[in-house]
Amino acid sequence: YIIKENRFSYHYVVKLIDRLHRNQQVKVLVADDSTVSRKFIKALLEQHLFQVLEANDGAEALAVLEKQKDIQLLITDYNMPNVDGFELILKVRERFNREDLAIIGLSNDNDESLSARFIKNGANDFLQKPFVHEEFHCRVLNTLDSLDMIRSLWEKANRDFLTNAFTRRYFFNKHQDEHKEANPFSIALIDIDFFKKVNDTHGHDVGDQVLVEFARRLNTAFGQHFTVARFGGEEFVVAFKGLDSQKARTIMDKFRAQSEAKPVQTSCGELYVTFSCGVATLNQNIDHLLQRADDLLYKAKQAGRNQVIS
Ligand code: GH3
Ligand code: MG
Ligand code: MG
Ligand code: MG
Repeated sequence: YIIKENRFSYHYVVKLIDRLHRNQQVKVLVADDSTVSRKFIKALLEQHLFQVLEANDGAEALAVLEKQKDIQLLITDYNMPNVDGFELILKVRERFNREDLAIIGLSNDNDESLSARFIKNGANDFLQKPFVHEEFHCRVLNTLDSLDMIRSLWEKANRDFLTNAFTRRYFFNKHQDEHKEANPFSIALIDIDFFKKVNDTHGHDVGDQVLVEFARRLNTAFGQHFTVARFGGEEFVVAFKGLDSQKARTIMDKFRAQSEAKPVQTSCGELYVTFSCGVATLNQNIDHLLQRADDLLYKAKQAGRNQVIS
């Protein structure tokens, strides 16, 4: 393909190879009732190494999306029996937003308002059939590029760069309202003991290694069921949705004991670190709840550190 189109610059070819590599991981679903049209689009996509799935109509497309959660792009025709393109998009958008799944609408209908209607209904882009192949490829790549960009922005805002734990921003967005409905709802505020000493004795790099490992341990222990976020320097929070403070305290104390017993491997050898923790449970609002956990954390520090207080 590249050789055939040998009018490209070196730079373009490098970028293209990079994209082809990426495309191999991308699943695209093509919904079209015309077999000829579907097979044609499939061939165009496969030329660019995409993994292509097919659906005969909107209903079949919905069934495929239900089964395969990792589809990144849906290309859908407008006129189809059973569930048409519009109905399909409306249903799809109930479950996936534009950042999770991109949609490109297609039609050979001559209705001029179709493009705007598709996009208003939730499509990311629209193409009139028949189309020029090169335009089709450009639209597909642009759509996927903006999906990548949005995802990387999301990661930057919601994941801590050093530890990959969720950020404070994510924590507040997620739990600002949620805790009102979840009863009980507890949070644990965690602060590593004498962390400044780690930095002062072994250097900032080793301090970073401790933070990364500590976050990894928290995530392994709680990440699957609860939110683990880094709140600041050496301060972390776990949101125990559905647990009262007694239960949250018990599992946090178990984690504390395990963590204390297991040294962190660093480039300066093994380091033993402890933490103190305050556990507070449901209250009027998340700020108040955090304030209570913070007071309890302070008490834990005052009482000699390396303990969980609720
Ligand atoms: P305490 O037991 O009272 O909590 O004592 P502490 O030394 O842990 O508390 P303090 O709040 O005085 O120190 C926290 C230190 O964490 C100070 C700061 O330099 C360090 N820190 C904050 N963010 C980072 C980071 O990203 N990497 C590293 N290596 N250190 C950090
Ligand atoms: Mg059709
Ligand atoms: Mg601190
Ligand atoms: Mg500390």
